[in-house]
Parts: sequence; structure tokens; C-alpha cells
Amino acid sequence: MFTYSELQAQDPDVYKTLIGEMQREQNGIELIASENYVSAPVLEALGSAFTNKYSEGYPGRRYYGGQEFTDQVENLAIDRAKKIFRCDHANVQPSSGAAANVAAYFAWMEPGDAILGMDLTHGGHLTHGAPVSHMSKLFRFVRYKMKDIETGEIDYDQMREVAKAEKPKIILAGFSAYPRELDYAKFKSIADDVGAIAMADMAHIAGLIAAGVLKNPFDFGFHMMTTTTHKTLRGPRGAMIMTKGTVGNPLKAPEKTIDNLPTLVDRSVFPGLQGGPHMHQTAAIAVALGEAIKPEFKEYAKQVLLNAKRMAETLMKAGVKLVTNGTDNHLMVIDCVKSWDLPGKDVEQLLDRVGITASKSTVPDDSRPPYSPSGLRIGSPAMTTRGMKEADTELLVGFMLKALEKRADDSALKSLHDEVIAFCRRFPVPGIAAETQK
Ligand code: DSN
Repeated sequence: MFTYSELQAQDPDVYKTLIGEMQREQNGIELIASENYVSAPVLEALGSAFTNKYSEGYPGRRYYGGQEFTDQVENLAIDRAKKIFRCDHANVQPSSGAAANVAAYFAWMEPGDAILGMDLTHGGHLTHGAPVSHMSKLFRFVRYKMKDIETGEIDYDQMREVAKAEKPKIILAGFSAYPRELDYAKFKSIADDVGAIAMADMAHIAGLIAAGVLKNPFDFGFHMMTTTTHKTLRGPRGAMIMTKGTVGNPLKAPEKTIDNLPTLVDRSVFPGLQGGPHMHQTAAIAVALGEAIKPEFKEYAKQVLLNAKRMAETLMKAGVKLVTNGTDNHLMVIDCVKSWDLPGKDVEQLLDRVGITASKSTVPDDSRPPYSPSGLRIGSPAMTTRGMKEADTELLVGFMLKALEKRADDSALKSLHDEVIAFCRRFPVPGIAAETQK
């Protein structure tokens, strides 16, 4: 475990902010569905000498010397990703999920081509075509939605019709605020019908797929999958693009065929989009993937689902309205306007006051603006890493409901915050300096 004593001696200003953040993480509870706490070995790999190295290119084909160990560590990450996700190739260099999606789009599409992705208010992600994203100036984003927002069932008939009319080059399955499983076989059959590739952005649920507790799109014939590495996968911030196909020489531009996707993606990431990869991040991704192969990770993933389910049931029993009325994965979206006649932003800020961190979210076809939408998204990955079980989620829901009930009473909120701190201290955050755990 790091002690940060050298940082403290040299730069007390930065040290103070780090201690503050560690105490915030230890004394509060993280319900942001896309966050998690990494292990000490992941932190060690991140804070390592690999950050000193330039490694443009790929193992065995770099543009700088001195790559003996960077090649080894990148190959470890690639091999582990291939084994876990049952694919033919993995590019582990994208610096983030947005960069991974951009590189994936450019690997297969030309400007003006269409992508069929999930409507943003129904759970899709910014990089799936928000008008404010640069990508929407280059590509045409067309949408599918849920057929029934009470069950979350996707309207696959509408998806097929839009696909036939718009002829997208990519059919994109994926989300950042959708609480149900997708029917990957239907996505693939629609992609096949219109000659598109089937791409999955599994950033939110990659860890649950890795553990085998949710379905793997590659098992349904998907061609490409992007993911971040820091959500349920519990690695460092970073991303990967995984593909099926034949791995070729990234120094030579291949023909644009589905079988050449691995090489098209490699060339799209570098030199297409990025320069030097972050080798400390790659090393930490390798460590996280090593953890994801272990049986303990499967137990963790099962518990993530159990905790989310119990949390959703407890909220609904208390009369709280959830989008799709439940969850099949790690997240749920509360409709705060329907539940308390409050926008999600106000609930997010109220919960912050008692040490509970969540993130506002749109609800389907939200009439409110994105910065102050109607919903609040919460999830179970981080709490589960700290060892919380179903009964603990009931206590957490109790804290949330009490905050709502006492929202006008400053002293009740202060006592509630003390209660939350006492509760959180029972569950140490992995990888955090010992002095902040006290
Ligand atoms: N920002 C992430 C999330 O919270 O879902 C997605 O990129």
C-alpha cells in the first residue's frame, strides 16, 4: 500500500487534495453506476515506471527502441482479454471509452455513413450520437428505442425498419443507462439483413460479461466490442476494442473486409487516432484482467447483480418509480420527478450532502434538459467491491429515503451524514492509504 510520504514532503498542496479524495471515498458511498474501486496491485501498476515509456506501434512493431518489457506487458493484456471475452484480437491502447468508439467507427466507416444506436434518453451514450459530439458532424446517427418503457423491451421491429431505410454500416448495441439485457441475436440478425457489422459497446457491463453472469455478444456472432476498463471490469481508466477476424500486420493497410477488422482497428487506433499509448495504463489493465479471470471475480459479479436487484426491489416497495420497473444488471434509473416531484440534479446534490454519491440521468423521452434531467442513475459495482451484501443495500436505500424525507431539515441531514460515515467505515476501500481508513 502506498504511503505517499514523498509526495507529502515535496508537494503538500497536491498531497492534501489526494488525502481529501481518499477520505471522501472511504467515508462515503459510491453509487455512481460507472465507478468502482481498483485493487492495490492495479494502483501499483498505474503508478509505475511504465509511465516513462513511449511505445507507438504494437508489440514487435514499435517506432521507438527499448520495448522488451512494454511488449511483454501489452501482450499479457491482449492475451487475457482474448481469453476472457472469447474473441480473436484485442486492442488495449484506447485512452478512454470515447476514443475507443471513435476509433471503432473510423475503422469501418467513411464520413457520411450511418450508425444505428440507442436513443440517448432511452439509455444510449454520448458517443452513440449526441448532437453535441463531434462524431455527429461526420456520421449520421439513427436511433432505436424501447417499445415499452415499463418493461424495457427494445422495439426490434422499429430497429429493423430503420435499418432497412437508413442502411447503417454499424448496428450498435450498448448503453450507459439501460437496466435490462439486450437480445444480441436480434441485433445480429438485423445487422446481417442490411449488411452492417454488429458492434457492442459493453463499457458498463464488461465485468459482468467477463464473469459470465451476463451474456457475451461475441457468442451471438458480433464482430466488434468496445469497453472501458474501469467500470464493472474494475481496472484503471482506459478502454479496449475487441474483434473477431484474422489478425494482420498493422503496418500495412488491409482491404476493408469484416475478416480484416482486427487490423483495421489497430490502424485506426494508431496511427489513425492516438499517438503514444499509456503503458502504465496498459500494465494496470493487464493486472485487472488477471483479477477478472479468478473465481473470486465471478463471486463478485454475482453479488453485484444480487445487490442491484435487492436495491431496486427495496426502492420500489417504498413507492419509488424506476425506469423499466427493475433491473437485470448493475444499474437502475430512478424517475425523481415521478417519485418526489424533484429533478435528478436536486436529488444528486441532496445525497451528496449525506455522503452518498450518484449521478443524474435522463429518463426515456425526458422533457427536461440534459443538465437537469428527471432521473438519477445508481448502481451496485462499487459498494459490492467494498463487501456490501443485500442487507446493506437495504440500509443504503433507507439512508437515501431519509435524506429525501428530511431534505428541509439541516440538523437531521447532518446526523444522517454521521450515520452514513459510521456505516461506510465498516467497509474499507481497497488500495487506499491506511491512515485514511481510520
Ligand atoms: N461516463 C460514463 C457513464 O457514467 O456511464 C460513460 O462514459
